[in-house]
Amino acid sequence: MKDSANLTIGKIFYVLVFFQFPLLYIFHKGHTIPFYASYDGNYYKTLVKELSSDVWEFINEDQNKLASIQTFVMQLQSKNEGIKDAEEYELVKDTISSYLIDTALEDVTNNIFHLPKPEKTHDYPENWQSCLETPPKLRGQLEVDLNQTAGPKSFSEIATDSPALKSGGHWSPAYCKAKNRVAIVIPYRNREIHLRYFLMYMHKTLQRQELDYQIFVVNQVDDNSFNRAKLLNVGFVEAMKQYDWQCFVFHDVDLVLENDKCLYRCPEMPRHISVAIDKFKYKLLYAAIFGGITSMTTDQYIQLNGYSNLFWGWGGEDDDMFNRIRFANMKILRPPPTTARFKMIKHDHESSNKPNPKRFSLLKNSLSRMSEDGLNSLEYTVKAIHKFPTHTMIDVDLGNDGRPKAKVTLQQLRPQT
Ligand code: NGS
Repeated sequence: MKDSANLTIGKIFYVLVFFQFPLLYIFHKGHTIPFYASYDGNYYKTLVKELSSDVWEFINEDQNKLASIQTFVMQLQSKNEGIKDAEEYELVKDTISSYLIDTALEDVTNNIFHLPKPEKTHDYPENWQSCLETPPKLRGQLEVDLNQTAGPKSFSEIATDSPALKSGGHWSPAYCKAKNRVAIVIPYRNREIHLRYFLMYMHKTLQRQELDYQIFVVNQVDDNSFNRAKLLNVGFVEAMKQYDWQCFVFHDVDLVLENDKCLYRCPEMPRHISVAIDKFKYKLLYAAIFGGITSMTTDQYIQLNGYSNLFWGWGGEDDDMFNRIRFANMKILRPPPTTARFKMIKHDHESSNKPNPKRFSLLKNSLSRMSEDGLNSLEYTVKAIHKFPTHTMIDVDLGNDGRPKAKVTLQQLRPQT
C-alpha cells in the first residue's frame, strides 16, 4: 500500500466512492483515475471551487471545521492567479487534503480516549528466556473440518483438551516468555455451534504459536440490529480492564485458521489477516477489504479512536476503519495467502443482521466522524461477565440507535461450565 502521507483529495474521493461499490473498485484497481483530465490551462479558481465544494460536503456537519477550511482555501486563492500545470494542480490538492486530514487528526489527539488500568498485569518469571522466534510446535497446514456429523466438541470437552487454560480462556506458555500478549475479541450473537468449532481448533493453534492470549466473546444481548464494530470497541475496553494486552485480534466467529504458521503476533501496522477464505476460493474479495479478521496494537487502536459505533446492521464498519487507518498515515499489512488461509462455517444471513441502508452515507464522512465517534463516545451496559474455562463471555447491552427493534427473539447462549 502506498504511504498515506501522499493522500490527495482525489484519493480520498476515490476511497469514498469506490468503497461503496467494491466491484467498481476492483475493476478500477491499477488504473489511474484521470482526475484532472479536463485540465486546460488557467483553471485554478474553478478547480479550487470544485475541490472545495466537495470539501464542504465532507465536513458539512462541523461549522468550525467548515469555517477554517473556507479561510484556508481563500488564502490559497489569493496567492495564486491561475494553475499553471498538472503538477501545480496536484500540489494544491495535496495541500488541501493534508490540511483537512491534519485538522481531523488533531481533533482525535485532543480528544483521546484514556485507557482503564488493568486489574492484573503480566508476571513472567524474571529468569525466563523469550519464546523462540519460530515456535517449534507449529505444524503448517491443518486438517479443519467444520461439517462434522456429530458437530463440534462440547465446551467441557474443549476445556479438557487444554488443561493449562486459566479461567476465562486465558493461556500462556509455561516454559518461556511469550513474545506477545494478545486479546482475541469475537463479536457475537447466538452462534454456539460456530463458537465451539472456533474454540476447538483455535485454542490448540494459538497454544502452538506460544502466545499469551485470551478469548473474549462479546455477546450482544439487546434486541437491536447487530453492531459488530461497537462490540469490538466494548471488547477492547473490557479486555484492557483485565490485563495489559499489547495487541488485539478482532475475529469473526465463523472463521477458522487452516495453517498455524500464520502467527497472531502483534503487528507493526494494522493487519488484515483473513486474506484467503475457502468461501471466496481463497482470493481476496477486493483490494481494500478490512473485514473478517484484523489485528492492531493497543496504541494504534487508541490512536484511531477504535471503530465507529454507528454501523447498526451488516456492512461498512470495516471500510470505515480502513478509511481511518489511511487518514492516520498508517499502512495496512497482510500475511501471505499461502498461510493466511481460513475455512468459513456455512450459515444463512442472520435475520437480525440485515444490510445497513445507512452504510454508504456514513462512509462519506469517515474523516469528519473519526474524532468524535469511537472509543471516546462509547456507551454500553455490561449485563454480565462469565469467565468460562474456554472463554470470557461479556454480555452487553449496546443501547439503541432509535430505530425499530429487530424482529427476532434471541435465545442467549449459556454454555455449561
Ligand atoms: C462489502 C462491505 C463490507 C464487507 C465486504 C465483504 O461490500 O462491509 O463487502 O463482505 N461494505 C459495504 O457494504 C459498504 S462478505 O462478503 O465477506 O460478507 O466486509
